[in-house]
Amino acid sequence: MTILSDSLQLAPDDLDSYWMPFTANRAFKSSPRLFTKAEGMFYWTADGRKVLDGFAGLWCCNAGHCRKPITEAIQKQASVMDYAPAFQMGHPLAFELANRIVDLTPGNLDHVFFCNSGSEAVDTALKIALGYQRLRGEGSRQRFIGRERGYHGVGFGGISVGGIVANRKMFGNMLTGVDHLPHTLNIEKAAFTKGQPEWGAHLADELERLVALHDASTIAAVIVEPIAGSTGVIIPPKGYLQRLREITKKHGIMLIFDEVITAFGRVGASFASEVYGVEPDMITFAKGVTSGTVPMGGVIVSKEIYQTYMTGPPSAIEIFHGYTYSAHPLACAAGVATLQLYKDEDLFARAAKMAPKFEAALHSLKGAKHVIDIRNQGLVGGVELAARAGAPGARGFETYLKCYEKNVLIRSTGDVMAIAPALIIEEKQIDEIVQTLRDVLNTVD
Ligand code: PXG
Repeated sequence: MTILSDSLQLAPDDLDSYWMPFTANRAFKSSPRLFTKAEGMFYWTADGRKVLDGFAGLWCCNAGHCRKPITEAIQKQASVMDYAPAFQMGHPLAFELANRIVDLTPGNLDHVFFCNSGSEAVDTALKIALGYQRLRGEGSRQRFIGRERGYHGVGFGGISVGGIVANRKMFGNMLTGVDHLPHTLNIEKAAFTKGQPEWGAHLADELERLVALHDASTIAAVIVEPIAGSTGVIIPPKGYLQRLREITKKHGIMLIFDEVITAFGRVGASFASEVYGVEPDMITFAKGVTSGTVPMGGVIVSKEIYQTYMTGPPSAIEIFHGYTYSAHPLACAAGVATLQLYKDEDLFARAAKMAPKFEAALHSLKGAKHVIDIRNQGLVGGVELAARAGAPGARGFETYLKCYEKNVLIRSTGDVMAIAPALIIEEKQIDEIVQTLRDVLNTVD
């Protein structure tokens, strides 16, 4: 058995034990792709190639890789206090990070519950919603409404409200009482829209239809991603999120924005809620809060929700929920340093400033081979390819592999090429990503 950290080399047998997530294990292990070093906008492969990271890892390393202020904060914290019990005890960095997050949130969203991933954040938000409805005397509200093509992680709550069949079909009945809104992607009506499509706000009215079907008194919460990321970058039509807000408010239904991808600068602001001018009752976050360095997620809740929980006897635990590693000291140290770095380098404004350049570069692919749509907002881009007859996703995956061979990392989700670089990306690096994609498309059947 090779010791990886000593040699950075793996023999074929060494690849066997690790069951990789969301990966074609056998194909991967017959031809592995391994990163061993990262810095700024780049990864290095085990065989020494330097790869431009056009995807911020997996939508998460928003400050760029191995940034000194963050890595030093983590190192320092690891040597000062490794862990503090999360229940009935605390440590100062947890409070500091919550305060810093709340400083960035819109309006009344001013309390933070910590967990360790986006999936946990989503399941936490769904549980908070059920508990809140019950505490305010609306315990019959037990349904959730998600959306087709939604991705909310892989917990049972998340796959129940999510709308990706492959993530659902193997896993039984999941949560009961869940219904779904239609997704808002319509290439016929809105292909090659820059930013938000004009068409599609009326799809929010489908929520009225679901309310008429189930009755508002049975619905606890609606959860949507402001921008659907994982299923191919679906930008909300103009007015759509506003209308969801109006309808949920009218019927006493909580609105949860899953901002695991869109928070912390990805769309040129702290949150997509800010960009779209819509305030939900809860925001879930993860990824960018620590710039991907240490796992962390959380839920930001409104004053009203928090206060509703804070009404029993003061000595009683208010919510029977939490994780051993909620507000883990290393994650909090990473989070505080990350938010400070975003601020010091004004990275959210930088992303907003770079967004028009990113948009123009992406849309220059209109007319490139196989391209049937291009969608973008902030530093999120999706380039949709025509699917190969009888083999959906094959062209996208081949394009992804060929870009990687040409030293550019992007991501394929089905036949959509997703691009989401760190907020520190330079103009010439945007051009390099787009040019590589264009060249590769010319070589893909
Ligand atoms: N909600 C949203 C909106 C997400 O995008 C999760 C929840 C789950 O987060 P965790 O930390 O449990 O993975 C996500 C995660 C992709 C891709 O290629 C997207 C995610 C993760 C990995 C890959 O689009 N999103």
